[in-house]
Amino acid sequence: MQTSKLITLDEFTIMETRKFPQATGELSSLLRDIGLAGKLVNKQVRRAGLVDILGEYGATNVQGESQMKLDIFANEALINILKYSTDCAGIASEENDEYLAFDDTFSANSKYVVLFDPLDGSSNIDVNASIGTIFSIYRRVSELGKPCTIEDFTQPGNRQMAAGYIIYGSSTMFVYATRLGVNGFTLEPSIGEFCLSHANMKCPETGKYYSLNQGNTCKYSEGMNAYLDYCMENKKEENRPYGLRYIGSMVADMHRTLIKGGIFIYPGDKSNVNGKLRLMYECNPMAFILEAAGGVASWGGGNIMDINPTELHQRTPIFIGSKNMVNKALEFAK
Ligand code: AHM
Ligand code: MG
Repeated sequence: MQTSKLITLDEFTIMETRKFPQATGELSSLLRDIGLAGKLVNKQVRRAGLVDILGEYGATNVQGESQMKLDIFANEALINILKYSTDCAGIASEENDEYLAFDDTFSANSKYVVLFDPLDGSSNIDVNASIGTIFSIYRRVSELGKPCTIEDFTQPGNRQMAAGYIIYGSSTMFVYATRLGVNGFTLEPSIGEFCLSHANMKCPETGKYYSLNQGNTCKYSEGMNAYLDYCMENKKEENRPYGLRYIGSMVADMHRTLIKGGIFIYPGDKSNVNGKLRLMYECNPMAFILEAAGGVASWGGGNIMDINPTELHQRTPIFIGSKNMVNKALEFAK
């Protein structure tokens, strides 16, 4: 390992904070806490294949310990770490019906709230495909010194201060965005640190892949079906037909889209007009990251991040990825 160029997540966030003289360092300490939760989840995810030896998830193993389901483990890891963090006033999780306001004095005086999907794509655990944690950080709008309120958790995505994901894939990576840009850190297991590996990530303006659940074609609108025909059309000079890539794990599909370019779509359809994915836990954070990298994210009629949320768990259609490809898809989908 070459140590001369090693920049850890902690060092990097502190360096970024120094660019703002008024910054207090609370955001960087929050990112460190989320990174710590990610390391705990990573440790459990890497043991997932051993369930037959260690005991089924949800059951009790031979030592009498109960094996927690990974998504519940991830949820509890994040909640516990953020609860005892000095910089988080409360959380909302895809796994919990209600938001949670931490009621100690430190938390009541904290200016940030965190929303997360603790383990997205968890149906992929059994088949050893990539899964991920998605998070989003907002500055609270409620009064400091008091417990945070629902208004803090239902702000539009354009008020996010930072957002990111941790992907548990062939390696584990922490990718996060602020308005300064997007940076990726790979976990070096021997030292247990996320190290800067992908500085200043940019989503290419166009790509070669489209990514959606094409099995739902019969439920899609005419416009969507016309767009699919466009993707499959033979136009060599325009790189078409595009390749279809769909893992069914949003973090993994978005990570590829961010690095290689392309488009990811989860549209509304005849049975679910708002699609499947959650605005606050999946779509807003991914939109913030992709936009900070030069990409685009729309619900079909405007920017995802301009939606005024009415409830914590609301869903939205999403078209996200390379600028040129998303704009083209929107011409059809309208
Ligand atoms: P989850 O939050 O229950 O894991 O569901 C979200 C996942 C996304 O990761 C993925 O993009 C999508 O569901 C796949 O859905 P589908 O199987 O309908 O294509
Ligand atoms: Mg999810």
